[in-house]
Amino acid sequence: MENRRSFLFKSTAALAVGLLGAKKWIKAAPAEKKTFLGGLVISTWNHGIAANKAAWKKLDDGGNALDMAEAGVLITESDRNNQSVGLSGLPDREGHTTLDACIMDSQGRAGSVCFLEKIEHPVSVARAILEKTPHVMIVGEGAQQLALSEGMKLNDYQNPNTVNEWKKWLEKSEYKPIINIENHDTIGLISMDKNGDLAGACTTSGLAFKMRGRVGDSPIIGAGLYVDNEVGAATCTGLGETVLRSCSSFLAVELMRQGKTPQEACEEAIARLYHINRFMKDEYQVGILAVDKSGNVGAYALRPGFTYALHKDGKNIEIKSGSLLP
Ligand code: SD4
Repeated sequence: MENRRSFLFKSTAALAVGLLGAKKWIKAAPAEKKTFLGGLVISTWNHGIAANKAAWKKLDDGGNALDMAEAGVLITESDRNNQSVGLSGLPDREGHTTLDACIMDSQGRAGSVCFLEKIEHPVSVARAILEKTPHVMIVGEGAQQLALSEGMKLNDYQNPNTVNEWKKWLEKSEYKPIINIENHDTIGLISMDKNGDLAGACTTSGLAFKMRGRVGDSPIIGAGLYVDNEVGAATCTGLGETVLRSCSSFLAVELMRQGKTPQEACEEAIARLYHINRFMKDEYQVGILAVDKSGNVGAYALRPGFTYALHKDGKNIEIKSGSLLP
């Protein structure tokens, strides 16, 4: 009769054989591609310019890709004019601003925080989860407790303009979780350091006037962000429900693994998202960015209007993305 010891031995042996076998089909980036060593930051929307700048400063100060990603989006999280990121973001239906963020590093480690309240920097909580806990995702009160134990302070700030907008919204309380396509501000940022290592971060206050407890794509690994240091990285912005249904960031990285350029990967990921969400009648917007190990970048959106910021080769500029729909 098989005892526990022999079972464990057999399972370990099977695992070892499995791993050896797995190596055969886990493709890294196409071999002919050289890793880019110049450093690079790319991020969503025009507020990405300021975020890229802060990420680049971190690089100049000796930081790695993970430090760059966090430093970049910290700026956006503290931007009191941004209505989709940080404590100044538009609240949920009950008037609370709730924050989601995630971060990934070049070792494949990930940290994610959802439904966080009254903490200025969700990305730093996500980084604490990545570095200091055995978990990937912590939500709500537990995430807030972790933030406090990390020395972060409770912060009651709410932007008076967003509070007024919420009060106006309450008059009709229209139950419609659709983003105005002109009103996207979530930041997804991908960084590459001078070793060619990749990291990324994504942070948001989510949809304006969402249901309490609603979480979008931004903190979900594979949806709002994915980093695979052997291949590349991708990040999304837009109507999170559509991205969640399509795992768009993971998909874009997998398409690059199969040999697509970042631009081709973005275009295919958006086309797939549009197809998967074809039951939706409403107008929504989604934008995606991708980077490969050679420092090539791609960007695409469902509709016109998506812009991104690219810091590369000594320039930090805002660029208009192409789109699937006219
Ligand atoms: C969300 N993807 O929570 C976010 C919203 C967003 O620009 O990207 N806004 O669905």
